[in-house]
Amino acid sequence: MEIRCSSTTARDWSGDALVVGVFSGDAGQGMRDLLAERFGNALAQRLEQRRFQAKPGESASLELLNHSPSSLIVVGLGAPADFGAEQLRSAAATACRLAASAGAQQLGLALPVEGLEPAAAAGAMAEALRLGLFADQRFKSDPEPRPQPQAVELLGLPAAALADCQGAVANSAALCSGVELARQLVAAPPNVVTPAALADTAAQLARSFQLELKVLERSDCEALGMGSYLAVSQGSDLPPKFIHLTYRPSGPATRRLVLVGKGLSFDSGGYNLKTAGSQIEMMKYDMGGSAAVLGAMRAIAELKPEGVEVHMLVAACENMISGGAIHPGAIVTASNGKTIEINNTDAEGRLTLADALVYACKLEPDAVVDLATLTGACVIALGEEIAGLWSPSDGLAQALLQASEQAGEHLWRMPLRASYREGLKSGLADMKNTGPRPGGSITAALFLQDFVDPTVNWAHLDIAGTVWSDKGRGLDPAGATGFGVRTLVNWVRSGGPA
Ligand code: 4TL
Ligand code: ZN
Ligand code: ZN
Repeated sequence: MEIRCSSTTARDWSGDALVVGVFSGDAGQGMRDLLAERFGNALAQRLEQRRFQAKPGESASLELLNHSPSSLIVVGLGAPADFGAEQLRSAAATACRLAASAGAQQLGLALPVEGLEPAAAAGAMAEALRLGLFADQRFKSDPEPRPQPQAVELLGLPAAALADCQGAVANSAALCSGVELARQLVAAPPNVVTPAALADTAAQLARSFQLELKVLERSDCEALGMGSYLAVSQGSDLPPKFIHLTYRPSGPATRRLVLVGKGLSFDSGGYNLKTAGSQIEMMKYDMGGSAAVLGAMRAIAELKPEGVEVHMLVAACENMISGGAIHPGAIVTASNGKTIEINNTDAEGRLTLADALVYACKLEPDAVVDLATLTGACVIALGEEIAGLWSPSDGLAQALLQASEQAGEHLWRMPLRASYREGLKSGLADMKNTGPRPGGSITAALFLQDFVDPTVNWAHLDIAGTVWSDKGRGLDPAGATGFGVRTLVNWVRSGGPA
């Protein structure tokens, strides 16, 4: 699918299928008049018959006999006051799905971009087109053919901004490849995406994009004293893989950023086994953090930002049950020397992240951001559309919030309330790995903070709710969302911490 930017408008464009966005109420009259002028008054009656009100998400497909375009797809945009980049993305995704299923080859997309930066709007539309059409048929023996438009023209862009817009479209292609990689990794079952498969994915990226890769085996991790991470892994028949992938710019780097992803290729809960209702069959998704950082690295490696060195760390393993699995109540020592009483083997993500964060801080970074499907409590607090953000640094928190809003992903800053650390006190060890149920996502973040050098800029994103969408939303089809990739890439390209 080729995407071109154009200043041609809906009045003049010809091709197979024209998509136009119409605002609800009086604000939509301009576009309705244009359509009547170009395609005749009968069109208005046909929209009337279908009770088309131009609400967001509403659409109508009309065949136009003896016309080029031969079909017209009208999508509702709602009120102009509520219209922004997010509504633009949704409208573009809806339109493209309709046009593709109608078999359109040449598609013209006329959506309003006033009030948005033209290049940002073009990038958002390009993303929506590609990600909205994404379908994963790798595990079907007989995949359905999925028609895709051959060429899409983004219409009505300001002539002076066309070069910028086309640049944004090119960037969005790299971004979408990263998001698609993350979606594929999360959607793939736990017998396919194993810790070794995550390491192989990193190796493929390293080969294709000249990145540096180091994979630490169990013995290497033992030598580094990663007793917390290895405790999680020890019940599995699959060996752990600690993955360290590095992007270095061609010129000098002035900043060093570290992206850490939770990489549990399956989380059974261990001896604190996930019981009925706890969605154990979903727990292949527990490597969503690692998928996000691998996806981000893929995009970064292709976009090649200057001046910034980016390290990706994933302490990949499986949380399983066996005679060798860690006991509830075991006490382990992490690589910073702290001892942890494992009062819940299902709070294993933080145990793997603890050693990864210690390793990250040894790289002397300007900032470390970790992403993890860490707690059920975060899903209860913020739901499926918003990830939790914890950081002691206001500058880093602001930079991430801004990057996420630009990406169309949503974060909400949560408190690192120090007094809640009481909940992690252990009578025997330095701390327990799990606090009381209330504020469970906060104590999880406080646990992680114990493994971060206090002089290092650090942020934690709990993405447990946002990695998977049962129904699909906006430009995300149902299933894996690829959440986090776009936020991370925007953040890295903006230069990292403020
Ligand atoms: C309650 C504890 C502290 C054990 C917890 O938060 N556990 C998380 C875990 O297993 N980390 O390794 C956890 C993470 C996600 C628990 C539940 C979910 C979860 C459960 C669901 F049913 C979902 F739909 C969901 F999105 C996440
Ligand atoms: Zn768990
Ligand atoms: Zn987990």
